[in-house]
Amino acid sequence: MTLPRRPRVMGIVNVTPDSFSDGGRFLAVDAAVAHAERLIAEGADILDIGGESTRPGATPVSLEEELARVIPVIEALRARHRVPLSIDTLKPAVAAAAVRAGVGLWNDVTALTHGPDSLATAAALGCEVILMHMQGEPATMQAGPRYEDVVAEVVGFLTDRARAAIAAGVARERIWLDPGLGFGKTTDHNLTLLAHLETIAALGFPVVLGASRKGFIRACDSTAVEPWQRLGGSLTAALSGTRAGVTMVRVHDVAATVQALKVNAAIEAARARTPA
Ligand code: HH2
Repeated sequence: MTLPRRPRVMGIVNVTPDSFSDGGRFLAVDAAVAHAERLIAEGADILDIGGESTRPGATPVSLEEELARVIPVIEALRARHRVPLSIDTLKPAVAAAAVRAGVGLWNDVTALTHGPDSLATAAALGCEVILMHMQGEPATMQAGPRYEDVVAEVVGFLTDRARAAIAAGVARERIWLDPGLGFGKTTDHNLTLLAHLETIAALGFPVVLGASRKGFIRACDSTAVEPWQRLGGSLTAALSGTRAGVTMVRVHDVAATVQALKVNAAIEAARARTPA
């Protein structure tokens, strides 16, 4: 059977040592490479490597520390695998070093607003970029986020950032947009965005969705206390996004997501073959 098209699956690889000692870092690099190889075996289309958490209350990481975490992981993966890589960073210097080490996509949760040279760096690197919506800063973004119309405001922000990136020299076809679920958003805001993703897809750029294991799933199902208990909700959001035109999902559970998207694509193909 020829396999129908499905969104790409981006597997999440966090390089975050428990300890800031060198020993902790070496262990974290090894663990991240092993985790990445597991995600490749599970069918990830691309891996998103991150060395600084953007969760509310997470400790910021210095440039040197972030580079020391992510670059060895990128180099190890580049040496052994052909899978495309993405760097999850808001620092242009980290993005530049990652691209030099073989990464093709800069995933920036600040939509190239963090550094004065973010836009120019993205243009000069010539890589693909994800422009994500966030209200506020990671440390405080969940303290009372407010919108008049969350869909219109996210669409307006992403439109402006795509224009700014293009004006700075980023090629239009290298831009991805992301509504930024959980970044300065209540559960209602997240659900409203999920319900209207086609409005973002209608902007004409490929859309990335990061719903995996996020807090809104626990708000819908109070038994999903721990992030790893949120697989059902993560898959539901990924499928809902797929129907709305999302082209890539950023996930922790690669094997289950790939399977869900394959079955969904096969059902859609059968629907197209057999009109009612
Ligand atoms: N979410 C997180 C980090 N990076 N990048 C994009 N493009 N979209 C997202 O939604 C996104 C992101 C934060 O997710 P969290 O579950 O807090 O941590 P992680 O996924 O890194 O384990």
